[in-house]
Amino acid sequence: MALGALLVALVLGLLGARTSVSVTIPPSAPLPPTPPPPPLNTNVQTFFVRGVVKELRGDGKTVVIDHEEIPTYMAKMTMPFKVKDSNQLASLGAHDQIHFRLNVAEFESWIDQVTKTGKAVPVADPARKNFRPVREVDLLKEGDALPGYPLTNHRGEAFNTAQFKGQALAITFIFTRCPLPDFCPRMSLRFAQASKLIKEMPNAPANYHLLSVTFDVDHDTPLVLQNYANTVKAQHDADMAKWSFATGKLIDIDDLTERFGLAFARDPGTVSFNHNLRTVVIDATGKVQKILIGNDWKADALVTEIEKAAKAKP
Ligand SMILES: [Cu+2]
Repeated sequence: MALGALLVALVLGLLGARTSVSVTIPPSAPLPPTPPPPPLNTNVQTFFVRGVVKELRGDGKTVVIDHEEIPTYMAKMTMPFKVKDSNQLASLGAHDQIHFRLNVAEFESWIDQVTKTGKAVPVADPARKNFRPVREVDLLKEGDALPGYPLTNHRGEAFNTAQFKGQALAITFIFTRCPLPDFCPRMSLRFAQASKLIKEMPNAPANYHLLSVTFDVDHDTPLVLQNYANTVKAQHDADMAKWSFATGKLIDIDDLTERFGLAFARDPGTVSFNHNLRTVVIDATGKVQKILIGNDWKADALVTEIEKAAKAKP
């Protein structure tokens, strides 16, 4: 019986196999449709850009490029770009002329299609045209006390950073016209996420404040900052009760940013800044507790620092 069933199955199997083999498409039949291309993420903007390699960073995924103007998007500037595939940078060196594609999604940007086109003749840096007076300042390390800085918030109120003693104070640095989603907009996104996380937390600290300080002091007036704050609130459903945006005198902003190793510079006649990123957490005693560098940190890491900073006792 078992053998019979096996035989039947075999015959059926062979028949089945033969049946499927004998099916042919008549010549007149329409060609089967080609599979559709993978769906494009329509939220990704792309730009084709030319530039010169300035530096390859040790992470193998970051290249600093002096790039030409990207019409309607970004001024000519020198800035770091990320690749998703480190092979894109494998054969590159400083002074290489390249063209590449810049991809800008909602929360990140990266480059690909990097092609070497030649070698730039290195020229000595022309004398910096934009001279601005700065104070000689010492870098602040974790554990150092933060000096007090007079600033003005987005409601037009003057305040001093020293007023936040007794609270955890998280400070980040932005300019409102920053076009790249993984630079200033990401700092605002992380602050919005952190404020939400704290709100949902049991036993959340009440004594904390978030402070986004602009370095584009000519453009980012309290009114501009107020509008920016409204946009951030609408975009991220952020809780603004404990979040201020602030501007100040350039010499004070220079002092504050320089102490944390944040640098910003603008080519004359352009809107955008070349800049790096720093976010710092000052504890309730007024001491620098944590300096977060770059844009890879997550909101929960910031919240952990804020929780700890809020509990600091002299
Ligand atoms: Cu920026």
